[in-house]
Amino acid sequence: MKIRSAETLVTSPGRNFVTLRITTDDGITGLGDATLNGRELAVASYLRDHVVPLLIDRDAARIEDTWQYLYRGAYWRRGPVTMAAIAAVDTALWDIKAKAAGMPLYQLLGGASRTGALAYGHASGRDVPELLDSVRAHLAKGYRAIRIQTGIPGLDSVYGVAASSAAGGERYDYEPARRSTTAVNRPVEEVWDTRAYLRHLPNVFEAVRAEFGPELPLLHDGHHRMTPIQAAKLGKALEPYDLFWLEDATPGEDQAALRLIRQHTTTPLAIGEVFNSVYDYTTLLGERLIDYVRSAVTHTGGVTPMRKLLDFAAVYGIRSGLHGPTDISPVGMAAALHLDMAVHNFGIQEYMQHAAQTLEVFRTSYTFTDGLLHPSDTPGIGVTYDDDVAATFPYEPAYLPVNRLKDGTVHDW
Ligand code: GCO
Ligand code: MG
Repeated sequence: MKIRSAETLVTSPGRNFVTLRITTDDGITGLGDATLNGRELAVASYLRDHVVPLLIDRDAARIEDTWQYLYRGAYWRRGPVTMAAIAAVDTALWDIKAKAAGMPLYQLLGGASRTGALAYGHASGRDVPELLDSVRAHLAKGYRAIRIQTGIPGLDSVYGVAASSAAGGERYDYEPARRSTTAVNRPVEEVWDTRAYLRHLPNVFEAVRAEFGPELPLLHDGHHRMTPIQAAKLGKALEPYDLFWLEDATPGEDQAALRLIRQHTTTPLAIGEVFNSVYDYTTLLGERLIDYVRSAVTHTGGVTPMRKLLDFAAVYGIRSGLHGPTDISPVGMAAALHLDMAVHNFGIQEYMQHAAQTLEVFRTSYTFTDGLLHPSDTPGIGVTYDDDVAATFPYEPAYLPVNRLKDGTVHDW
């Protein structure tokens, strides 16, 4: 089974996606997600110009060998562009292998360890009443775990908070609205104040617990904005509200920062959506500084290394919480779901839900029932790509926002 062709597909049904489609000489196709939000065309070029020519005539069955060839063989290792490109190849080859076997991918990964993957959705509101409405809307949609983000008094807009009405806002969330309408396309700039945030957030959790009780798993994302001591303080302040996790408290590069946070709080910690290699986790896992691994299949080199990373985490009793925002395509989402089904140390899966336009291009078979996601038993990863619909949504330049402090200093996020 040789690789006959590999196509790099770029489309923008609601937001930009990069997809690799590999076709074998016996006509089996496999899909892989290579979307890197705000830097999409860099990955498309990496694939088209440097990877696709190497794939033609390779044995499609040799997934591990192809992964090592692309990773070790390039000399230049790691980095989000490289790893998103390798992820797309790896995922597409797993899709092909599972289709050739006539099985859903999770069967090849060892079979189901559970009936479905507990998913969390994104509730948000510009203020607390709007947030409570959004939580209600998520519960009505069947979510059994919910991330909460709110506006902060004194700040105009906050990343992660839907700009539109909270009840309907969860589907589109914040990112598509970030498309710049100015003549020169530049990222939107937001103003941030960590002290105002730290003062406000415990009150938000107080209000949500008062309304919805102690049972509902609640999550929160700090978007890498705190110093270690600020994060330690927040973790302590949130302990009475029994969070499922506090995510990305401090900037991702600094693994040692988590030591300080850990010494001060029992609030569970999650990190890793901007990581792209197991080497980003060695201190975090080896010293048990986190509770959940947040990586994405799409940004960590694919199914092959993600499985290894989760097995490494399992040695330390650390569980998965794979990244699943709408800037990961349905292909990347489905690949995550197969891993979620198979690994023993599953924790939770992020599930924001793609816009209807996105799902017209990417036809999914995964289901969401009673708060649990299931990848379906369709052979492969269970997603198809509609070229005709994709062609009606050409690429549109778009950036993530940039974050500044009140005095204009560029800040982490
Ligand atoms: C999350 C994330 C996302 C990212 C986005 C960047 O927890 O889902 O923080 O919202 O910011 O995926 O591309
Ligand atoms: Mg996050």
